[in-house]
Amino acid sequence: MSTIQQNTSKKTETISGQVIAAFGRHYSIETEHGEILSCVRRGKKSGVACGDQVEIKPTTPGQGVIERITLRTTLLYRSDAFKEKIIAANVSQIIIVVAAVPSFSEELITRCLVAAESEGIQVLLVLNKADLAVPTRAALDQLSLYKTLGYPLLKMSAQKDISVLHPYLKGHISVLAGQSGMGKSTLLNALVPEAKRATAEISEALDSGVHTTTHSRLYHIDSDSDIIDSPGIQEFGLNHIKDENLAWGFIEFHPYIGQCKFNNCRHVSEPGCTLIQAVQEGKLSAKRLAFYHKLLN
Ligand SMILES: Nc1nc2c(ncn2[C@@H]2O[C@H](COP(=O)(O)OP(=O)(O)OP(=O)(O)O)[C@@H](O)[C@H]2O)c(=O)[nH]1
Ligand SMILES: [Mg+2]
Ligand SMILES: [Zn+2]
Repeated sequence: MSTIQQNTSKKTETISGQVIAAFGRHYSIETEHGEILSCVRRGKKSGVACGDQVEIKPTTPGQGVIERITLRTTLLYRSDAFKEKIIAANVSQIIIVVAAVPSFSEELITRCLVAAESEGIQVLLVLNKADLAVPTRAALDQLSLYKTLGYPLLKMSAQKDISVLHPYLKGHISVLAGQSGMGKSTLLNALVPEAKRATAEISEALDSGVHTTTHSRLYHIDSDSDIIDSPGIQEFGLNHIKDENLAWGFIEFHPYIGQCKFNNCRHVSEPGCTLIQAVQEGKLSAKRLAFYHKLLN
């Protein structure tokens, strides 16, 4: 290498890393050398997410500046009319965690599914707290609809045994998502004991007005499998998904899209709508079409 080249490379010396936690405008980055640096983003830009691959420039010991995002294959986020809330980047699988107690919202599951489908993220449904035998049976019945749609559904107890989960994690960056109190952090601790994530009863969490988990954090399971614990969500806004794309968020609707009489069919009450017809013929779930209608606009 010539002297000139050496000088140039020294001047622009950056290292690559992965965002393992995002706290407002501060980020924990794990560098390619395995160090953890506390970083901010260059300039006033924000929008870096847990899971992003980034290029950073070290500043003082233990600290650095994020120069740019180098890889973002997927972005899981929610949005309302005013703002966007990023859940995680680069995830290839979303693990939607539900439990019979406290009760779960099927609409929230639906919204998670739509967000996942729109980003091409694989879905795994987990019914946790299976040790609570009786309510779990009812919850399983309720969730069987999603299994018939092709989403794998696992029943487990994060407190007792999560071995059924292991084969589903290999090679993925997974994110645990769902309502507060479903046991996401308990599951994470079972997978990565050294994580020691705080967990709490839902009542305590709600009394204090905050969810137990307040920020997303990425952990390594093995050399090619990572998992992100994320804060509980009560609302999953999908403002960023346009009405005309919404039907693609419903996996079983795909064969019908583009087959209706009208090109711009919204599948609400139009004549010649193949989705409405399929529901009438019992080929599609009326409940799913009703959720679709609820999510329109
Ligand atoms: N019986 C039973 N309780 C569980 C199980 N998993 C978690 N819990 C309990 O459920 C409560 C909530 O667990 P967390 O892991 O904090 O829930 P979370 O989904 O991370 O909640 P947020 O961080 O607020 O989103 C805690 O009291 C756990 O001990 C389980 O498999 N069985
Ligand atoms: Mg938690
Ligand atoms: Zn239609």
